[in-house]
Amino acid sequence: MSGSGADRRIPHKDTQTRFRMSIEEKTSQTLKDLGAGTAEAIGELFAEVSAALEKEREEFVARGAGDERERSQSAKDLRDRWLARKSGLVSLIDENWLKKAPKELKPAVGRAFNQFRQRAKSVDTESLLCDVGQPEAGAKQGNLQFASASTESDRVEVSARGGLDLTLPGHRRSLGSIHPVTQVMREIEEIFLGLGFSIESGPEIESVYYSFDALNIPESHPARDEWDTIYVNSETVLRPHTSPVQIRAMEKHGAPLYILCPGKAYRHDNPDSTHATMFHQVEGLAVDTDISFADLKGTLDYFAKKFFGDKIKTNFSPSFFPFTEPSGELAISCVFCGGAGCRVCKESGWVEVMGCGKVHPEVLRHGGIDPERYSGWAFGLGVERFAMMKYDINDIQLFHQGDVRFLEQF
Ligand code: FA5
Repeated sequence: MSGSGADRRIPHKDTQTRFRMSIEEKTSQTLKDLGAGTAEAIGELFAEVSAALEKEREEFVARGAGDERERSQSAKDLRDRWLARKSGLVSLIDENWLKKAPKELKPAVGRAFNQFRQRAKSVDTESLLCDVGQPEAGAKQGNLQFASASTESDRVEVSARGGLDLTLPGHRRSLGSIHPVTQVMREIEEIFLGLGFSIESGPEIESVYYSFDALNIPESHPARDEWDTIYVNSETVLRPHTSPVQIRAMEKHGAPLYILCPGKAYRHDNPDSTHATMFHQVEGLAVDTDISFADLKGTLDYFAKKFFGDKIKTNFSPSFFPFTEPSGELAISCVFCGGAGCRVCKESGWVEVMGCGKVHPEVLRHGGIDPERYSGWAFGLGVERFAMMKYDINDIQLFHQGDVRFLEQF
C-alpha cells in the first residue's frame, strides 16, 4: 500500500491545535493536554522547543554589538526566559511535561528533557555574551562561578561551558610498583656490584654462534633442539640463556673480567607452575689469573646468604654444562622447611638453584682469552625461581600475567 492514502499520516485534531500554540502555551500544559501520547510526539515537542531556543539565541547573537549595558540586559532577559529557576521555560517543561508524564512515557520524556536541558545551557548569560564577542565578561563571571560552584547543578553548569571546576576532587593517578622480578634482579645486582662486578647486557635475538657454538655446544647437543630453542631462522634464535653475553663481554673487554648479565631468556618449554617460555636469568662470570673453584664456592655461598639470609646452607654437586668444566649445581637448604624436608624440596631438605662451573678453556678461547694464562668461573640462575622462593610463590605464571592484585603485594 506504499504511497496510498491509507498510508498518509493525518495529524490528530489535538496535534493540529498544538501546531498553532506558542512555546509559552505549550510549556504550561501537560503532555496529555497537548495530545502527545507517543514517544514520537514527545520527540517532536522537544525538537520544537529546541528549535525555538536556538532561534532566540541566534537572534540575540545576530543583533550583535551595541551598548554594553543593553546587551547585558537582553542576555539576562533571554537567560531568565529559559533558565529562571521558577518561571523559566525549562522549569515549566520539567514541571508540566516531565513530572506529570504518564509512567510508561517517563523514560522517553526524561531522556529528551536531559538532552534539551544541556542544550539550554547555551543561553546562560556568560555563554551569550561570549557568543557576541564579549568573552572577558563571560570569563570574569565564569571565574566567580568556578569559585562558588559548590552544588551539583552548579558543577554541571560549569562543566557544560567547558570550564574548569576547581571545586571538584582531583583524579589521583594510581602509582605502580616495581615488578617483583625486577626487584629480585636488582637485589642480585646490588650484591654483586658490592663485590666489584659490573653489569653487561646482550641481545635477546641472538646468533646461533653466540648461543651455542661459541659456548662449546656442538650441533648435536640437545640444547640446540627445536624443542628447547625458539629459532627466528636457521642462524638466529631467541636466546635460550644469558650465557652468550659471556662471549660478547670477553670479546669486548678481555681479561680480567667480573661481570653480571641480567636479562630475558626464551625456551620452547611447556608452561607450567615452574616453567615459562620467557623468563629471566642472571649470568655471572669472573675471569682472572689464578681463579679456582674455591673462589666460585665462596662467592656463591656469600651471595646465597646475602640473598636468602645467614641461616642458608649451600651444597655443590657435580653436573654437566658444555661451557664449564668442571660443572656443578648449587643447592641451598630449603627456605620453606629449613632443611627438614617438605613437598617443595621433595623431602630432601635441598633445592637446586643454579648451574655453575669453571669456564671451559674452549669458551675462553672463543672469547679471545688465553686459557693458559687466565681461568674463570661462571653461573646462571633463574630470577623467577629465586623470586618464588623468596616470596613463597607457587606458580611462575603469576609473574607474567600482569594481575594488579598480585603485583601490588610487592
Ligand atoms: C643454563 O641456562 C646455563 N646457561 C646456566 C649456567 C651458566 C651454567 C653458566 C653454568 C655456567 P639451565 O638450563 O639449568 O642453565 O637454566 C638456568 C636456570 O634458569 C634454571 O636453574 C632455572 O632456574 C631457570 N630456568 C630454566 N628454564 C626455565 C623455564 N622454562 N622457566 C623458568 N625458569 C627456567
